[in-house]
Amino acid sequence: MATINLKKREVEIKIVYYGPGRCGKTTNLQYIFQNSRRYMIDEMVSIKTKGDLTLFFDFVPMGLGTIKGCETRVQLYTVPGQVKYASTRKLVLKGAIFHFPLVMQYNKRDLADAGVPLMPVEEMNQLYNRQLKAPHFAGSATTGLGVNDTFKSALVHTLRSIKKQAGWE
Ligand SMILES: Nc1nc2c(ncn2[C@@H]2O[C@H](COP(=O)(O)OP(=O)(O)O)[C@@H](O)[C@H]2O)c(=O)[nH]1
Ligand SMILES: [Mg+2]
Repeated sequence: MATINLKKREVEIKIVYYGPGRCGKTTNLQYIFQNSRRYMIDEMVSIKTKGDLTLFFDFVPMGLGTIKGCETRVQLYTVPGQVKYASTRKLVLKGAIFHFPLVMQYNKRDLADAGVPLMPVEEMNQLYNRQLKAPHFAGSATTGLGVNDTFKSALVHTLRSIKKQAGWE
């Protein structure tokens, strides 16, 4: 989702990684953080439980320079996947509920190389994305496969919706 403050000449973009526990949300953010350091305006924040699960969220702040004279910042979040953290998920997703662009990343595809039988991406797409028709990518947060493509797609679609919102196109 995006907020535009024309008075302060600021654009704030929030991208949330959403998915079940252990699917690789934190690892995606770590990869992006490590590989796009020049855009980072602060350290990555993670609040973890003993078992290394994300308790509240992970957070990465990025700066993208200016768009139409507006300083543009991107905040990357994850949500905790476990059922019992439903209220935290709602909080992180606040403001991102309506009309937000959606991108699918089918993660852990590298496990095929280790002999793990994986559901083909096309089958997953039929199951989870037939109606949504969101852009989708095969990914691996540990090797980096598809991580930047997924992130870029989310960013491009969000920027497009901001431009529409602001009448910039
Ligand atoms: N093989 C493989 N392991 C992954 C991948 N992404 C995450 N993992 C591992 O899966 C576990 C859970 O990942 P994590 O990022 O904490 O999941 P989260 O609960 O969604 O934040 C960790 O041990 C990661 O190293 C991936 O693409 N491939
Ligand atoms: Mg996590």
